[in-house]
Amino acid sequence: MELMEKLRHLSEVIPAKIAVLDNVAALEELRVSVLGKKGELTAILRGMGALNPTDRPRVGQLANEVRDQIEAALEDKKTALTATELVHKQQQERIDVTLPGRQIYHAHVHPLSRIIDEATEIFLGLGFSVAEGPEIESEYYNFEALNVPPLHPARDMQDSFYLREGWVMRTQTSPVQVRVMQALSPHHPIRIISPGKVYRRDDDATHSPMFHQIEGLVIDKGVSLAHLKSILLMFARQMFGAEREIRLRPSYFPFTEPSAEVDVSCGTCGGRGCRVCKGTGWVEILGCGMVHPSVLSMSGYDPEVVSGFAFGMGVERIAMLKYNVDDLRHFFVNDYRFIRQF
Ligand code: 2U9
Repeated sequence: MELMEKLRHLSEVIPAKIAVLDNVAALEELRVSVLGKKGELTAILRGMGALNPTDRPRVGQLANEVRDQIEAALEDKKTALTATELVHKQQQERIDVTLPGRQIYHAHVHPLSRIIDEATEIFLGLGFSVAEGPEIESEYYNFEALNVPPLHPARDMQDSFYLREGWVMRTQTSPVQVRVMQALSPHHPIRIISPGKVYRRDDDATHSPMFHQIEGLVIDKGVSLAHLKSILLMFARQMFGAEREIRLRPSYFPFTEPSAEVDVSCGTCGGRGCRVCKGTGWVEILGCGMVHPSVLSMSGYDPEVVSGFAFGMGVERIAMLKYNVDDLRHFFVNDYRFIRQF
């Protein structure tokens, strides 16, 4: 009785195989190979039709018993394996509820952005608008239009990042202002500031290859050095404190004439002299001057009709003074222990 033999064989071999399996996937594979559409036991059950009617009941009964036995063994094993697999998973992903929670830091504005925002607010209050422009500039806008001719030392490779022929990373935000002049000349008065990133081949405790500037430009009929000085005094007092004074020292820039460097009275000693101001009572905050006649005429304004003043400040320098930071590189490392103090 060949079928009876096969069934008895299955009832011994399959439970033995089930017993040694150690994962749910392999168990499922075995189930399909026995009880699936093309499974061994399924094939036997299908072959029953060919038996003669006297044998059919006995073989049928045994086949049903073997199927029930195998199904029960599979079910038991599946329950056992699922439980152990869960335990393993829990061990691997153990959560220690006694660990301290991860602290969530609230994001806030970077100190340099804060200075830019505060300065912008001050100048908006003084009637200025904000102008922005590209960080990649043509040599024409970055140098030529600002009265810096091709062989001028300010164009030295030491000072600028040159891109392909004729293009540089802007070394100041002045080219933005030149673009505004060319858009508005010859008649429109101008009162703008241009904040943004600038680039120079410099790298030490007070110079970074990328830093930020805020420049200002005013062009109108009758604009004088007195207007420049009063605007800068109002800026210095709002930025550093109402008790501050400023002074202008003669200087030189190719794009302004006359030119000056501007100091603010030292906030640490009140002007008496200390370590911060190196005993002088003054600290430098920016450069400025009356816009050079050639700069006006190159961009379409008639220096016989209008005059203008301009100023430029390094945002990092203002932030270092205001927050008493000794190394500009702190601003770019983004160590949260530093950043969170502002
Ligand atoms: C136009 C004409 C003139 C902008 C000016 C300065 C003086 C100045 C420095 C400050 C520190 C650069 O970041 S820094 O190293 N800048 O001293 N900038 S006058 O003059 C202009 C701008 C635009 C059309």
